[in-house]
Amino acid sequence: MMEINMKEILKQFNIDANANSYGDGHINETYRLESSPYLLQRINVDVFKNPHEVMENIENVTEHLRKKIVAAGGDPDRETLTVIKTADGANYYKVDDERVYRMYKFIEDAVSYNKVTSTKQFYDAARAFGKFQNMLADFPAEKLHETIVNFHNTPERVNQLLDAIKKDAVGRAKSVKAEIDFALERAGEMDAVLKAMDEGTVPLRVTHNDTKLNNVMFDTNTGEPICVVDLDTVMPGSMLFDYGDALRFGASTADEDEKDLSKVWFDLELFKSFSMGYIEEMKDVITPKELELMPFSAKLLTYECGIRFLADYINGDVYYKIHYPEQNLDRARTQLKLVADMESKMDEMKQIIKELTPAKA
Ligand code: ADP
Ligand code: GN1
Ligand code: MG
Repeated sequence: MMEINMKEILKQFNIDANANSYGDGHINETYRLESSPYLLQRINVDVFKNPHEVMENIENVTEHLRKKIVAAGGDPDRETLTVIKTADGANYYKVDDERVYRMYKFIEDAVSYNKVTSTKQFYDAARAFGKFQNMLADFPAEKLHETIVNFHNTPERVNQLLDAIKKDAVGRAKSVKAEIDFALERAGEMDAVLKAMDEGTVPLRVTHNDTKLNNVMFDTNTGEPICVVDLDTVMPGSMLFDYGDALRFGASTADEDEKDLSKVWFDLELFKSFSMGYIEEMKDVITPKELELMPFSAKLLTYECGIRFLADYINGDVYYKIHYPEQNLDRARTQLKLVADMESKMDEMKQIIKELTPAKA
């Protein structure tokens, strides 16, 4: 593979700057440019097999959002991503099949968090994700490519775990028997949301699908959420995916890769704040079945994420970026611990949602 330096990539976008590694994403490589208001990303083509389609989605979605933001009197350069084109007018630059880059406007004076700093902040994040989804409610879903097939198909994720165990590519399966057993014991109940979607009681919506707290940028001056980022997985899905995934990350009392599981709990105050913000934002469209499945969806998305980390550990760390050898296992364990904790708190979670249910639903 021919070496290519960063300056040559930047030149394609008519930019001359130094690039420094940036952000805590598990998938793409992100670079902030020095003295230059842009953010460069190398798209992970092992994960996103068709970067052309990813970028087509992002252009269409951000164009749609831009119009809504302008109509509401907002600042579209700050409140959504802005794709910077190459000198040739393309929305990404391909060095070769492995190295594909895109450029965004850098959102200044903003920050994202890996842990919530207050219940109010998590409530605000919920409003931001809910608003994001509402702004896409009239986006023509047929225009969207499915950038990762079966992304939130949990039974399919169970199959992928079973495949990983069967192959046992690096001989790790026997060392994680307890985690595998825990996961497989619960596999049977993990089709509840898909079933409701098939029945039509949970509608298909355009969703973000990767609603980690660090995919929301907060204004450093006001503390308010300003922009939802990481739009690679915007696809038709259920709002329960966005709601549940945000909780699995944000309502944990510890980091996603915390080694000391006695620090990892599902925080009901945070669950309540997020649920309140999300329901407030979605109250005009939310269905009774969606409300009913909300507590379960927090567990579902946490379980799904846990078995994805576990499968990746068994596969030899081929999907997620890791910073030390056992990180995927640590990540899997926190998620499974959260699942167990949610099971013991499920009645309280249901009660909280009941209390937050809008009068008409
Ligand atoms: P990944 O897919 O690897 O998670 P993201 O697109 O989420 O990559 O980017 C990684 C981090 O970079 C985000 O969590 C956010 O903090 C920051 N970031 C992303 N886009 C922008 C932007 N346009 N301006 C400023 N910061 C950004
Ligand atoms: C990845 O890209 P990032 O870090 O925001 C992953 C999510 C997982 C998450 C776990 C495309 O999100 O699905 O829930 O890690 N994104 C993709 O932290 O697989
Ligand atoms: Mg991200």
